[in-house]
Amino acid sequence: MIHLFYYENIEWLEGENILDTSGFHVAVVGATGAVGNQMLKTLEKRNFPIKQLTLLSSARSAGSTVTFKGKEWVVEEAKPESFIGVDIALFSAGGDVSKRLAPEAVKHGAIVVDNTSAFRMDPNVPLVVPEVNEEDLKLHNGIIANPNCSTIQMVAALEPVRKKYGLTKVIVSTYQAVSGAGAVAIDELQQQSQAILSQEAFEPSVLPVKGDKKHYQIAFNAIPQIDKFDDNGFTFEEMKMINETKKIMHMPALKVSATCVRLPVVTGHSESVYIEIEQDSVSVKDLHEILNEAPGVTLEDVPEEQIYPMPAHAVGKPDVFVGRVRKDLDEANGFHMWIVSDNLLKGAAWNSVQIAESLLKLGLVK
Ligand code: NAP
Ligand code: 3JN
Repeated sequence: MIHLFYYENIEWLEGENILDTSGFHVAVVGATGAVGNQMLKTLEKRNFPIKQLTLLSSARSAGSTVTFKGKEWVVEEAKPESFIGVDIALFSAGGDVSKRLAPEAVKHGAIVVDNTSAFRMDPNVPLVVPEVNEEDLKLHNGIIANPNCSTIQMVAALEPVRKKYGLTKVIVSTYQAVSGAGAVAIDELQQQSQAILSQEAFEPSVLPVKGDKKHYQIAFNAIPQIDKFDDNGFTFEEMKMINETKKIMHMPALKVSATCVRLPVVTGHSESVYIEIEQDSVSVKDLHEILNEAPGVTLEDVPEEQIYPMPAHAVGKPDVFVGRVRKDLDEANGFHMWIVSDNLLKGAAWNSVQIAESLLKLGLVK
C-alpha cells in the first residue's frame, strides 16, 4: 500500500492500559494542528489512561470539534485557567504559546511535555528521547522538552552505536517532509502539485518559512532552508540538530554538523548520516547486530534485495528505520547510514506520549 498523507491510520500497537488507575486529566494544547491531530490518535492507539481530556487551540478554532475515541470533543481557547486540575499537558502550539502558558500549567500542578523549542536548551529542562535518556526525566522541574523531529530519529539510531563503540563525529544532511512545517505547508504542497500538473498559475506563500521575506515553490523542488538563518550561516533547524544532539547524548564535545533540506514529501523525514566511531575494526555486520537489537529501531538493510527505508513506508509507524549502512572508503572508523521516520509520530506525537508513559512508569506524575 502506498502512503501519501499524514492523517492515514496509525498502523501499530493497540495499547493496553499501562497503569491500573482511574486515569489522568490530560490537556492537548494545539489539538487542531498537524502534531496535535497525531497526538490524539497516538493517545487513543495507546489507550493512555485518561479520565478527562481538555483540548485547546487559539481563539480561531475554539468551538470546533475533534474526534477522540469515537466521540466529538469541543476545542477551547487556551488560557492560563485552562490548566486547573490538569495532570499532564502536551503542548504543540508553537514556542510563544509554550513560553506563555507552560509555566501557568506547571503553577496549576500539571507536568508539561513541550513539543516546541521554547525550553529545549534550558539547563533546568530535560530534553528526552526515552530510548536514549529516559533517566533524565527524574531531574524535571515541571517541564520536559520533546526534541526537534530530525534530532529524535537520528539520536535514537546513533545511541546504540555510541554505547558500544563510542562516537566522535556526526555529519547529517536531512530530506524533510512538509508536514514538519504544519498543516498549511501540507495544503500548499497539494495545491501546488495540482496546479503544476494542470498547468495553472500559483503563488507560493508558506515555505520555506511562513512570514519570511521570500517564498518558494516546494512541489517538484528541494529547498535548502528550514527555519530562519542564524548569523553563522546555519539555519536554526540545523543549529537545533547540533545543540540538541549534544544535550540528549550528554556529549558537549561531540562534533556535529547539519544541512537541512525540505522536500516535496508529505510525511517522513529522511537523513543521510556520516559518523566516526572511537573503536577500531568495527564492521557493518557489527553495526547491524546492535541496530537489530536497539529499542525503537528497525533495520531495513539488504541492498542486494533493494531493501532500504523510505518515507512512504514509514508513515503511520512508530519506529526509526535504518538502512544503507556502509563503511567509508577512506576513513577507517567512518560509516554512512540512511535514517527514516514518521516525523509527526516518533518525531513529535509518539515521542511525547512515550515521555508521558515513562513519567507514569517512573512514578513521576502525582
Ligand atoms: P499547525 O498544524 O500549524 O498547528 C498549530 C496548532 O497550534 C493549532 O492547533 C493552532 O490552533 C494552535 N495555536 C496556534 N496559535 C495558538 C495560540 N495563540 N494559542 C493556542 N493555540 C494556538 O502546526 P504543527 O505542525 O501542529 O506544529 C505546532 C508546533 O509544534 C510547532 O510550532 C512546533 O513548535 C511544534 N512542532 C514540533 C515538532 C518537533 O520537531 N518535535 C515538529 C513539528 C511541530 P488553531 O487551530 O486555533 O490555529
Ligand atoms: O520543519 C520541520 O520539519 C520540523 C519543524 C519543527 C518546528 C516548526 C516550527 C517551530 C519547530 C521545532 O519543533 O523545532 C518549531 C519550534 O518550536 O521552534
